Amino acid sequence: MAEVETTREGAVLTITLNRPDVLNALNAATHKALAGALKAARGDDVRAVVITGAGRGFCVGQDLTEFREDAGDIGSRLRGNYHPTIKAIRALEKPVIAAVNGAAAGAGLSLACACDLRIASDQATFVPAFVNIGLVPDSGGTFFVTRLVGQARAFEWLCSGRRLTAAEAQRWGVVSEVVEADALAARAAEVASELAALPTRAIGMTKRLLDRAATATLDDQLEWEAQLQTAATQTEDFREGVAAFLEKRPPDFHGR
Ligand code: T3D
Repeated sequence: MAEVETTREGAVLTITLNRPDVLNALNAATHKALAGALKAARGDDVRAVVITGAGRGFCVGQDLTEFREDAGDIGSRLRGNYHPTIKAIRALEKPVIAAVNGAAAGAGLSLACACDLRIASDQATFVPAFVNIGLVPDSGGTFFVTRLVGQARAFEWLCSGRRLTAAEAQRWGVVSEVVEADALAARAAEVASELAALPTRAIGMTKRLLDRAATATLDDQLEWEAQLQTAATQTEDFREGVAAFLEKRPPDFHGR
């Protein structure tokens, strides 16, 4: 059985982590397959991506059975396996949705938080498991969680290892929507297909601007906005958007 499965529905690519017996813990083979799936997501014909998990877990981070003997060189494994995945998600110039179907723990929580938005099943839990085994958050956990919930809550959450329910995660702003477990896949597909029908180049550039916004000066951000707006006006979708507005009809964007 493949550790990662991909399916295409129109312009939406769904990537499913597929080690359900261990709540989709990440081992070397899963990292490799996930890297391949994220590479496939770069294609222009893919205009939105959903990442989810098979079975009752989303992803519980590192497969701890690989730590049984000796943790080995964790720094190298993070740089070689985890960092490329997180960076690949942020580099995708299209929306990436985490459909969090169950436990998101450790680096699995970081993975969910690296996505552009999170839709959760009411069965999902959000567990910064690192502290429970004497580790620090990695794979961008400190970066993304601080931006999502602020410094004080990030400290409280990451240092306690507290398991948030889906409802709590929504109250904290970690997830945008909670749906019944049976409805998650359909709702994620619906949101993804709505996003895929939007002007993808403008969405991708907005993503880049938002990633810079947290650390940029106002002058730098204004300049970036001006540069990317110039690029946006050169897209077919911009011309279509203006034409549709003037002709009082819905736009038909093609992501070009
Ligand atoms: O090496 C490097 O590169 C370093 C990188 C580190 C990054 C990290 O992610 S460190 C953090 C690793 N993750 C964890 O510590 C999470 C461990 N899991 C849990 O705390 C719990 O499983 C959950 C709270 C997430 C869920 O609890 P629950 O009760 O719903 O499920 P469970 O019974 O604990 O787990 C179900 C099965 O999955 C179970 O196997 P079994 O008993 O049915 O045969 C369990 O052992 C397995 N499992 C869960 N998490 C992992 C795992 N197996 C391997 N690795 C796991 N991380």
